[in-house]
Parts: sequence; C-alpha cells; structure tokens
Amino acid sequence: MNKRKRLFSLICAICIFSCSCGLGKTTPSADKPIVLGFSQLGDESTWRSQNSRSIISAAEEAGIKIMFDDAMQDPENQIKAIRSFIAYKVDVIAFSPLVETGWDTVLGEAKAAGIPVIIVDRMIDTEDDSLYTCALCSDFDLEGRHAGQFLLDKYRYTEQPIKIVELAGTIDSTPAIGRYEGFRSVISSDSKFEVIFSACGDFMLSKGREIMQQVLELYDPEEIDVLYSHNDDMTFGAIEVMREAGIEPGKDIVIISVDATQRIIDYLRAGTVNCVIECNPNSGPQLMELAKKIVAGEEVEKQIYIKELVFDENSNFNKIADRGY
Ligand code: GZL
Repeated sequence: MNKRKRLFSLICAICIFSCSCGLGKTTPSADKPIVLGFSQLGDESTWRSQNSRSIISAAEEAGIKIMFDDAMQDPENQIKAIRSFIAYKVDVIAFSPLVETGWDTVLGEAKAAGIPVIIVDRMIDTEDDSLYTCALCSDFDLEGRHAGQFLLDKYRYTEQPIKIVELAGTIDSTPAIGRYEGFRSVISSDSKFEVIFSACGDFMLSKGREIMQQVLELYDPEEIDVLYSHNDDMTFGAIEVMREAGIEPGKDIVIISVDATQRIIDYLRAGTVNCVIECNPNSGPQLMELAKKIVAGEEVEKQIYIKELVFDENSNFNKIADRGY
C-alpha cells in the first residue's frame, strides 16, 4: 500500500473511530458531528497549501470531522477518494477538481448514494448540474479580464506593438481557461497587443522557470514587453531566470501575476512586478458553513463567487492587508 493510501486510510480510521456510531450512515447531531470527505487536487503551489490549511483548520473550528485526501495532481486519485467517501457514507463530499471534465460518473454515484457534493475552487464542465448542490469558486474569467484591463490602462497612449508572453496554468483547468479567455477578451480590443508565446506551466515554480528559459532561447529580452503569469509560483520561477539573464523584472519586462501571496505583494511594493490579481485561497470557513446548511437541509445558492481584489503599481500599498501566506 503506498504512502498516500496509508495516510488516507489512517485519516479515515481516525474519523470513523472518533465518530463511529455502529454500522451505516447516522444523522449528524451535537454528539455525532458532520463527516465531510474532501478531495484536494494536490499541493502544487503556495496558494494550494494555504487553501488546504484554510479548509482543515475551518473544519476543526466548525466541529466537522474531515476526511482529507491529497490527490497529488491525479484526477484518478480524486475519483478513488470520492468513491471511498461514498463507501464510508460521509454526510457531504467536497472537492477541488484538477480539471473540468470526467466527473459525471463518480458524481452520479454520490447522487445515487444520497450524498450532497460541494465543488470548491475550480469548476466542472457538466450538462447535469443536479450532480452537485453548490459551487464555491473564484471568477477566473474576471481575473483574466482584470489582467487585460491593467494593460489597456497602462498602454492607453502607446502606439507601438506590445508583445506578451503567457505562463498558463494546468490545461483543462477552470483557472487556466478563465484567465486565458478573460485576458484575451479584453486585450483583443486593441491590435497593438500580441501574445507571442503561451505555454502550460501547471502552476508550478519549476515549470515557470523552464518555460522562461525556453522563451529567452527563442526571443531577445527586448522583444518581450509583458509577462502574464496565471499564478505567483510560476512568476517566481520566471523572475529567477530573468535575473540570471540580467533582465530587471518589473522594469525591462512588465509582470502581471495572479494569486496575491505575501511574496508577490512584497515584489509589487519593490517594483519587481506591476500588477497582482487576487485569487482568494481562504474558502474554508465559507465551505464549512455551506456543509452545515446542506446537511441540515437548508437551501443554498447553486453558484457562489469568492470576492477578490486587484493591486497594481499605482495602488496605495499601505492599504494592502498582510496576506497570511
Ligand atoms: C485558483 C487555483 C489555482 C491557483 C494556483 O483557484 O485553482 O491553482 O491560482 C493553484 O496557484 O495552483
């Protein structure tokens, strides 16, 4: 049995032991807490680690027993975890889908077992929205549009072409799709903007480095005006490569990054990056409130978007709260 399965079994055993009340599903009550099965897609970025911390700590705060599984970037592991949650007859399932497609069958099994599902962070692409009770997500298309709007404002009076390199997130993931499409829906209004290179870095620092190295083999730095990166970790990798090449990030190449970790806000203050689009990882408390309402049979909204901000080189940096991660 591999490490992941052992960890998952241990977490399950602890949960089942601490809330075991005989065989079969029991109705949660004061002395029988709600059991939530949560499938996390992985631990690929600073954002993801904070998202997991938020969810685990919020479950403890809310008195909810959580069975937490880390799928390590493999949707098959998420499907296995959801099936395990069904077998343990949890009260509610929540998961952050790595990619948008491939969930109908396993969510159909959860529906048949009478277990409500909450989608968190990223979204699924399905024709049957009865497969989930609620989706608590960011508006990734809006994040992309904010990034585009920053460039429209910054280069409003510029005539010459603006050449853009894009570090994209995981293919077929909602944040990558939304940030890609939302960005283009805005910059396409002015033909001076051109995305000359776009590649998938899977939201990982190491791949952000690799892609930036490739880009500098293909283009002279003078040919690149803007780096648009779908998350901070890929931005950190790209900045390392820029500095090694003698390029001054934020000056020689304008940088837009999504997430808003503390490190990228510090870079914004230092002029190392020029625009930061917030993507809020702290959805834990809201998720637990939703879980309680759903298990209690209360109505909840089908789609809830988490509120997010935009910071840029013209922001009042004193008003940017500490990020906490
Ligand atoms: C967005 C989230 C993305 C973050 C990345 O909600 O899914 O995945 O932007 C993370 O940092 O890896």
